[in-house]
This record gives sequence, structure tokens and C-alpha cells, in this order.
Amino acid sequence: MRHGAVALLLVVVFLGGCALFVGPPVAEFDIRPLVVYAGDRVDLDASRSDGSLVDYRWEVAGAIEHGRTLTTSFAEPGIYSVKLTVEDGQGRTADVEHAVTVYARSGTRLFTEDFSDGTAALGRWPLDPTWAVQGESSIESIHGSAGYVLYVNSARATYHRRATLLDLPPLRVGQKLVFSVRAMPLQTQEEHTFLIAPGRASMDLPPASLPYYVFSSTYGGSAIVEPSAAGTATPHPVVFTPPVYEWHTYTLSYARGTFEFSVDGALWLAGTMEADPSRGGPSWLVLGDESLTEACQTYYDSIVVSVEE
Ligand SMILES: [Ca+2]
Repeated sequence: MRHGAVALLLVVVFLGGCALFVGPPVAEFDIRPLVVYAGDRVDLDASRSDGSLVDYRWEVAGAIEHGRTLTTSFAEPGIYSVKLTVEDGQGRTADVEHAVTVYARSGTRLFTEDFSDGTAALGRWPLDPTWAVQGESSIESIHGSAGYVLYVNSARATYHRRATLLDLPPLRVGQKLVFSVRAMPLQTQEEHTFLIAPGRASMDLPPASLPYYVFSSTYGGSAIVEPSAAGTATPHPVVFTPPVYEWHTYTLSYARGTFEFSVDGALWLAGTMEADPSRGGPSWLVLGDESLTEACQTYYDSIVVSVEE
């Protein structure tokens, strides 16, 4: 009896084991480390997959690799797809896909511009053709520490702006994007709008892009303008009227759902916003002088975009 019971148990265990092997494969993998920065070593481990597996096929940001484990890295911040497909001896497959968010380390400078190469810099700041006509801005040399600067001159009744495309990184909790620009508005007459827009996702100002800073005499001063998901724009007034013919350093920083605006290192306005820049992606950095009257001008210099803690 006892031997029979043991034999039966062994048969059950054996069949149970068999049942595991004949079941369909299961794909799963782990990613280490849990928080990934650009350039870091990343270990992918498919040991948690199940089945009598003969192949582990990885698709990492579009590239194909094989092996139960894989060491890789991501040179640039962003959100990447990693897909694992496992195959067993019977040719059956299973797959699983995870997104890997790759962050920039705090302190990383994403962008710098001081126009030091003179007129060549204009090539990095194309005109927005929907807003301006050619020839109304230039690189000028200013004696002293400023050197070359971008001079935006809306010399007739039109809006004028130049923009460069940035690829913003996703933000880890605790990180913020910081945009800093040195600027000097030259005139502040009616309808003169001096603009720093460090985060419109396109020139069409779609919903969920970042807020931007404007000075407009029409509105009686400065404002952070927040595009909403509904397509409207909410102004947050800033108690600050930039004097003409004077340099100021304007700094906008964004974290998840919050923004701060500083002038010359002093905080002028902080608030919450609807837009969430934490996923990063393509974004325009816009410098403009938007005017419905003649001869509104602004100088720009020393632009830095960085990720800070
Ligand atoms: Ca300069």
C-alpha cells in the first residue's frame, strides 16, 4: 500500500511536471536598474519567463538581439520600447513589451546658445513662416561681454518670431526643466509683445504644451500664459514690467504640474499648470517680438536649457 501510494504520488508529480513543460511558453523580463539614465548600463533578464525555451529574442528600440540576458544602454533620454519574444522547442512563442523611461541626469545641459558664431546662428533659429516675413531679424555684435546677440526686429505691423526645435527629456520625480534667457526689450509701446515660449509642442499652440512668458504693454505687464487641454490660454499675471534698454535674465522652470518664473535670480511667480511636461518629447523654443505696430525690438542672448533637481 505504502509503496503503491508513493508510486502514485511520483506519477502525479511526474505528470504535473510534464504538464508544465507542455504548456504554452510565458514571456516576462526584469529591467535593472529601476531608474535608468542616459548612457547607463541596463541589464535585461528573461529568467522569469517560463517554458522549455530555445530562443529569447529582444527588440530594443528597434534593434534585434538574442539571449536569456542582455546588456544594453540608451544614449539619449526618452521613452523606449523593449519587447521580448520567447520560443519553445515546439515552435510556440509568447511575447511581452515594456516601456523603459530613460532620464537625463540632473545638471545636464540640453541646449546652449550664445550666438558666438555670428550670422551662422540664424540657421539654428529659422523664421516661423506663418508669423513673419524674411529679413526682420539679425545677429548683431554688441561690444562688451555679450558679444553676438540675436536682434529680433518686428519692423512693421506683423508678428515676428524665430524658433528652434528641442527634444525634451522625460522628467523623473523631483526633476525640473529650466529655461534661462538673457533679453533686452527695446520698446514697450501698445501691442508690443516680447515673447519667450520655451515649450510649445508645435507652432500651432496645441493643447498640453508648456506655458510661456510674454510681456505686452496691452495687457499692462507680464504674464505666464498657460495653454489648457481645452485649447484656451489662461494668463497668470506677473508683477513685473521690464524696463527698456536693460538686460534681464528670465528663467522659467517646470516640474510636474508646477512652474516658476524668476527675473535676475529672484522668484516672481510660482503656480500650478494643467500641462504635464514629464513625458518629454519634441518641443519648440520660441523667441519672438510680436507686434501689431511698428518697430518693436528685442535682443536675446545666453540661452540655456537644463535639467535640474
Ligand atoms: Ca552672445
